[in-house]
Amino acid sequence: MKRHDILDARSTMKTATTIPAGFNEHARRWVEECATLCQPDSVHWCDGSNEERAELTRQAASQSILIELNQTAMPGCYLHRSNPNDTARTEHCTFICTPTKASAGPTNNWMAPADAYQMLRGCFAGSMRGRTMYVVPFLMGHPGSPLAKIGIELTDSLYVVLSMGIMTRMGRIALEELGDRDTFTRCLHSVGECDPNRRYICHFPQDNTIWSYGSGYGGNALLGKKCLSLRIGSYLGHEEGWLAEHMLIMGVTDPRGQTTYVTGAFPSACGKTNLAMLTPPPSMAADGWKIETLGDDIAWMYIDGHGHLRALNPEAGYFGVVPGTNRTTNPNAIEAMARNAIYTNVALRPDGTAWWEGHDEPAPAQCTDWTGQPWTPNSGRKATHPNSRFTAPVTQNPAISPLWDDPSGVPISAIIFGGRRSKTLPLVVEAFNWTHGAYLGAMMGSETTAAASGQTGVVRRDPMAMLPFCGYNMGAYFAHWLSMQKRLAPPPRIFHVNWFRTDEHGKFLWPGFGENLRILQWILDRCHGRVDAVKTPIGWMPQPEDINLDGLEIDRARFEQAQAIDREAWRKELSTQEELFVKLGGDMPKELLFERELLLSRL
Ligand code: GTP
Ligand code: SPV
Ligand code: MN
Repeated sequence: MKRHDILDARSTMKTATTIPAGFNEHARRWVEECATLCQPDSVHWCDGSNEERAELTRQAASQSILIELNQTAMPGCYLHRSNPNDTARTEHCTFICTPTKASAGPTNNWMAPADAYQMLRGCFAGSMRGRTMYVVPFLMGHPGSPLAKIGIELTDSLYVVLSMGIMTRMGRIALEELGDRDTFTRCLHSVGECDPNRRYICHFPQDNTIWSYGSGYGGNALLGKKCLSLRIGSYLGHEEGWLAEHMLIMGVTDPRGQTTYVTGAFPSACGKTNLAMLTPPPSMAADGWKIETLGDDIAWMYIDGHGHLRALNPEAGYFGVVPGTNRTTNPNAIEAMARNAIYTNVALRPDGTAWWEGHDEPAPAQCTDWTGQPWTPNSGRKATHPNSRFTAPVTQNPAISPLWDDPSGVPISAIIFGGRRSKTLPLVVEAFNWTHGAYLGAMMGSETTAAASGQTGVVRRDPMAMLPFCGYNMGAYFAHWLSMQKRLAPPPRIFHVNWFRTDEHGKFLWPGFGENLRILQWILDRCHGRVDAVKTPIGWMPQPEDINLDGLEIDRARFEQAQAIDREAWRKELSTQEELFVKLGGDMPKELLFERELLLSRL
């Protein structure tokens, strides 16, 4: 068939009558082009309505893409099982396709745009034969906001469509925002043959385009999330003077009734969702402490007319880690995922409810594991995938902030960086100033987790938790961070925390989760000038008596162990930072080199 015939036979004719109002000419033309390439049997144009969601859910269940969970215990909840080769982000298959390699920088994989398009056209050609192409318009950010971004994702995965319906403002609302402009991110996605050797997640920032092939997993396939809101977003932030960050946003209300907003950058599976939804320990709740969630994964931050840094969450859902989530660690998450949620790669109990390692209830005598195999506690393997996830609307979180839907965002008083470090890094330290804080963030290291494919538990540098998500040269990114200071009056204070330091027996020194509010209390006290600190070589640290340990089963000695500075270990830490400095070479801002020299001399 010639191109013209394919268009007629496969897309235009079959679908012309079903295109709902609202899709403009630019969108229609682009969808046609992509349908010509991918050759789906049919095209479904999403409107984002409840009726559509119900019908697509029904279809997904009938095709076994979703398994209906026990609707009495878990109303509106479904289970999805991934292809076992496709359960996490694949950073080695992720590319920034800019005209020059230098603009992607040494920490990103790079492909020339023409080469990437050519190779991917080969992959996409005919990839949707026998399948439906769904046209998914979506909005990242708030309607009417100047920062909001519109995307249209074309995908052959119903799981992706239904997940995008939770994670983004999807359907008509996005089309209304778009009007007759052609300024939407062109997101093309196909699971293809789901072959790890033919998997590519390619970003074309100059073309406002993302092409993702060969994976159905969250961060690889829900293109509004990491691909648009972080990689394309950070690129735009650099051009336009704002920041797209891998950060949670939360409000902390103290017993005076004052709410202070903070953001926090922690690498994947290192505690953003848990901190953002934190439940105060009973003694602090009784005193009037309260927290509210604005976002758990992505923050867009801009400087307002008064020189204040403001943050907003462009997402509308959570795509959170399941294992370890229970009524003790994170009751708000449990509540958020109790209904209308999609569970990915958890275990299925005989009564049709979900189970996972770290669930409130003990392991069932028997169940079906995440791969669909029979499982018992003696199977010698986990029932759920360590990176199993829930997808749920933000509005179901009981701690949701009333300001989550406010397009102007919230003013940020503190920025918190943190990694998963069993050694060396203290529980909390405050940077001396913005530049020192940027250095602490830039040098952040973390032990790798199951959220990305590859070895877990090895320390790698993950600057500002953005190593996998920065859409341009990391050196230019640091320079952009440093340059923000002159426009900020005053800049937020910057802190580094580590909930994961262990003792000589490998036990966590700090209880974490809700108890982290005790550290937030000190952070707030610092922001409001209510408490002194001790000057140490690595930054300002709390006097032990200034951390509220009331009602906590850890003694001062253990707290001090969590705060200890081992100078020898720090010198080693600095030598391992060298790798990143060498990698970034001349792109590394000299201010950060200078901060490192200063720290060395203080040690
Ligand atoms: P992404 O969604 O991958 O970006 O991750 P995230 O940063 O939102 O991580 P999340 O909050 O889901 O935490 C992931 C893992 O860290 C879970 O297994 C939690 O149980 C564990 N965790 C979170 N907070 C703490 C803490 O304060 N202490 C300890 N020990 N573990 C924690
Ligand atoms: C992460 O890996 O940081 C996540 C999950 O938040 S994903 O959306 O897959 O990137
Ligand atoms: Mn994340």
